[in-house]
Amino acid sequence: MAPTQESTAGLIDLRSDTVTRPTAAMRRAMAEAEVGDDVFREDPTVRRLEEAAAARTGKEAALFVPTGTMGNQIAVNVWTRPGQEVILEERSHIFNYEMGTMAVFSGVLPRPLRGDDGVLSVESVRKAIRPPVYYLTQTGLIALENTHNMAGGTIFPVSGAETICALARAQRIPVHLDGARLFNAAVALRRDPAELARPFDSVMFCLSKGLGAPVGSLICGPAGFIDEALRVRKRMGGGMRQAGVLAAAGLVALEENVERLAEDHQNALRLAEGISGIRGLSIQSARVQTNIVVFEVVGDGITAKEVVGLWKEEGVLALAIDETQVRAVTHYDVDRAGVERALAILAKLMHRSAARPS
Ligand code: TLP
Repeated sequence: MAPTQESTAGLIDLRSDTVTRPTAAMRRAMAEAEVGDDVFREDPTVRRLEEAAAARTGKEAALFVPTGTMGNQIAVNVWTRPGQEVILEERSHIFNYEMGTMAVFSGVLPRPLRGDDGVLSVESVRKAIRPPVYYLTQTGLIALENTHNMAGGTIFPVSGAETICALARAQRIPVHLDGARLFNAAVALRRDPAELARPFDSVMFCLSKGLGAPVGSLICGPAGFIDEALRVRKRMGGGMRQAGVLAAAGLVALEENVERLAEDHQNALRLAEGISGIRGLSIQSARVQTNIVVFEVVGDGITAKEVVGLWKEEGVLALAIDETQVRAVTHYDVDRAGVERALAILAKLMHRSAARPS
């Protein structure tokens, strides 16, 4: 039977790059995957994916996990002890969108700092690291995000990441990278993802976002960390059996879908440039570096939610992330013509709303 197209068919879906559907090559690879029981570590396709992920990030080992959230939370759990603090950015995914799991599962406290475009300064991290005084809460982990989702897909500069990691290492504090979109950063910078991952003790990246796989993320790091991560994954209920059917799609994602992320970045830039010319909306398009466009609704009497609602009526989906901000994410299921159509509709509806008597 032919795969069914979901109810979003025909819509321009800019809510997230997670909405990408597996390609024909992925579906074929999934059907043909050689599998085994991965809890016994007997799934050859999963092992192949883990080896490929370790190689691509330049780490000793890797572990396949069902979601980015689980990958991040496993890292938090392995690196910290209850009662410690995790330094992270105020708008980071680990802090805002993982439902306080670090507190629930690992008993640690977030120590959120405000970054510039999501990028933490070396100085702010240096100041936030607790001195080793026995009665003070201790810093157990630092977690950075690259690209930074809610700051608008911004790239964490390589030199800043290296300095923060060196500072942390000198005090024996591990640094984890939430690299859900690490490959977007690497493609945009034309750098090897391993180079971006190098200073970090552990890295999580997702296959299920712009890379287009239906499910899955990888955590990568030293062999000892991954051994422990394997136990924590099982404890979290993430021990999967014939997961090779999923890993097979992930292998195709890594082999075929990395370089094309550049197209998504060009489309995002086009979207941002178009938005910057629409009255009532505001964006610094020069800040759009990858596939995420966060723009501000500045027009009187209309909220981000209303803009998203009106856009939706005309077949374009996006997310209101607060009262004034809208997020639109480009990916391979939306081509340049789709971006142009989304822009034309947005311009029309903003024009209409400006003309509306208040
Ligand atoms: N991000 C999703 C939503 O949860 C917001 C999206 O649509 O962008 N780290 C980062 C930086 C992420 O953006 C996400 C997902 C995750 C981790 C978690 O990945 P999953 O959804 O696989 O748990």
